[in-house]
Amino acid sequence: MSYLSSHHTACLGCAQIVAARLVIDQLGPNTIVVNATGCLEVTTTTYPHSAWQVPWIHSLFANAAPIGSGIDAALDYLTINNKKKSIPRPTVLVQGGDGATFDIGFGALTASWSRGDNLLYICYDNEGYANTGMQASLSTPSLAQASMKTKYNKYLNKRDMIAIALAHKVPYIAQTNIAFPLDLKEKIAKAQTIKGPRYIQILVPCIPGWKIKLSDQMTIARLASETGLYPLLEFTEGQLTKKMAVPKPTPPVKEYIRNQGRYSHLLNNDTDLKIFQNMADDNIKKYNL
Ligand SMILES: Cc1ncc(C[n+]2csc(CCOP(=O)(O)OP(=O)(O)O)c2C)c(N)n1
Ligand code: SF4
Repeated sequence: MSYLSSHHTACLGCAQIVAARLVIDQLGPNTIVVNATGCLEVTTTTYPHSAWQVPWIHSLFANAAPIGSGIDAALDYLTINNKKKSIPRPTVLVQGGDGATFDIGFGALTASWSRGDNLLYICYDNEGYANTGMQASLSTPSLAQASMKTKYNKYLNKRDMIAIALAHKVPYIAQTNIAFPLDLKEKIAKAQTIKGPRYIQILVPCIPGWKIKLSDQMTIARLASETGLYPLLEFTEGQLTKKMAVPKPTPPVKEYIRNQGRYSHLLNNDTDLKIFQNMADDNIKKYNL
């Protein structure tokens, strides 16, 4: 049995649902979930039903982290007053898409980091606002097609949330990918043992948003990390404690974008393709992958 049941309305094979199931099943039943609005929230809680088998609360786009902070404060109160002495303290899991994380809830999330709130925050990164038709977010890679993207923000760089979390001295920070489920589960398990803010970002392709075939989804996700574009990383107390080396020879970025409709305009544009390849090469150099 999973703590996120199959009673949801997400697209067939949605990677975000698979990732969310791995997360909650790793954390177990003693978890309280706060969910920012987005595909995960909308498709798992169509009124009057819920696919969640654990305590779960909806939040607005902007305030998932503060709701988690409030729950954490309430747990402190119960512990201090010995009201729940016999029950192990639940994990407070706050989760949202990249729109909720990189953009709309960004200020509230980083404030919770500055306060040192005891929250595990998961960002399901599908690189756009999937639930409303894939508008560009600050996670949308430079050069990917997304609705409402114009020539003026064509070269807007993906916001580096890992660097921002590091700057806030978040004790546990990790980047993982649905194509590497064991890595994902290990990182969740480790995060559960650490107190204070924890941030994990998971790459989850979106089938309609990325204009990909379901059957290509996992290959594409795997190539995101194997090309160096989306490295698997872990930082504990500011130190790089785990990384995945890229295969040698390293697959070129062209291989990654080949079957993604959102990049179809790049296949015959060597100048833009080179810019994209440089981003992957820079990561390989930066993290010595
Ligand atoms: C303040 C606010 N603006 C816009 C919306 C409409 N809205 C609901 S879900 C969503 C997209 C969510 O994107 P993201 O956080 O990336 O999650 P995803 O759907 O991609 O999983 C939007 C724009 C809203 N609910 N609240
Ligand atoms: S639109 Fe994308 S993120 Fe949303 S349910 Fe479908 S595959 Fe999942």
